[in-house]
Amino acid sequence: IITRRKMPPQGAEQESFVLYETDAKDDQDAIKHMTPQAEKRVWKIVWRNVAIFTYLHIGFLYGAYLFLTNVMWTTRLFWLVLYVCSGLGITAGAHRLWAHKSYKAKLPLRILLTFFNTLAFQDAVVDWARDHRMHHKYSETDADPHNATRGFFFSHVGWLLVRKHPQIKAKGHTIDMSDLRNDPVLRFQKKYYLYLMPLICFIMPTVVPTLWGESLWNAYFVCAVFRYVAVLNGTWLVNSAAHLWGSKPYDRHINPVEIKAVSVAAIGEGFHNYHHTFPWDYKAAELGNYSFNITKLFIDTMAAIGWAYDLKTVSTDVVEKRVKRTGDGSHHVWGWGDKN
Ligand code: ST9
Ligand code: ZN
Ligand code: ZN
Repeated sequence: IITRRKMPPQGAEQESFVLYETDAKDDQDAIKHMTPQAEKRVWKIVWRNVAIFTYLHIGFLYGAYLFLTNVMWTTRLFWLVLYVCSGLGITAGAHRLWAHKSYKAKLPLRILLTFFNTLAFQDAVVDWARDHRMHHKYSETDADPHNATRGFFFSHVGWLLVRKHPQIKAKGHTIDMSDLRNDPVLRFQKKYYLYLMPLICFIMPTVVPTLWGESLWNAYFVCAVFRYVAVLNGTWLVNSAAHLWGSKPYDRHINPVEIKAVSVAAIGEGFHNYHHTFPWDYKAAELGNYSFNITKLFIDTMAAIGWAYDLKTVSTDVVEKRVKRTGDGSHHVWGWGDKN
């Protein structure tokens, strides 16, 4: 059944695809395909992943305990550096540079971001970006790898514990990945991923702290496991919480929301209603206040030294028109509700 409507019904029990149309004329997302609720599905659980993620999350709790009680200050500082660098490998690298092409980067920055990205171990950039382009193109349908209409757990981590929905593989061919497949740095990362990832994500963070006298045991659980799983959950919150709980100043017809707490954990990626409305903006936020958007600070710094260029953004005029047409009224300037 195909129906045409302006608003997806909230929480409606319906198994059909709903074709819904916004009033937008000046953005590329005028027509979106939505399933208000995913169809029932038999899960093909991948027990190997269940075991690995269970182990990692137990290690995360133990590492957090060691972080609070037992490690040297230098190790805590190193943890923070690793968190931000691996975060940037996802936000400034896989997400804003490669998946969305919201700016361009010279070779040294592409190498640096590939290193940071491998530190984050979220699979090779080409695979990450393919899933993410699906997430935007087929948002909230079964062809979206972390379809948030399946609930918090599925969009947070459940999608990594089961085989992908056949729709993802069926519609995957509509995504052009040639730009990234032709990048020699990304080809190198993909080709040697099985060697590079353990070396950079686990071995390096375990060995480096011994230089200032930390034990291998503490370094492994704090700088490798605790840090890795913390960044994973910071990332996953963008798929779960930032599709569920918050305001929609730019487009009330979509599920992604603005949620500042997620922006802190995800170093600037919690302005998700804005991001899904204007995915080509390198700020991934309207204002890009540095305290909530370290990623913008990083890209601006790289632009200042000439390593990043052609930064794409959206004019205030276009944002204002869009807010007035499709926003939920919560915008800090153009909202008709709370104008504080
Ligand atoms: C991880 C990723 O955690 C997290 C990503 C989050 C994204 C967040 C985005 C939010 C915005 C950005 C915010 C950043 C914030 C950062 C904050 C930082 C502080 N198109 O996958 P397979 C086909 S990873 C087209 O094995 P299965 C294709 O032919 C964690 N085709 O499917 C493929 O073969 P190939 C570490 C596609 O068997 C074949 O299917 N990694 C597509 O169903 C098989 O693909 C892990 O734990 C597509 N999109 O298995 C690994 N997808 O690749 C977890 C697939 O050769 N993953 N095909 O072309 C797995 O084990 C498996 O993928 C699976 C599914 C079990 C989940
Ligand atoms: Zn999203
Ligand atoms: Zn995106």
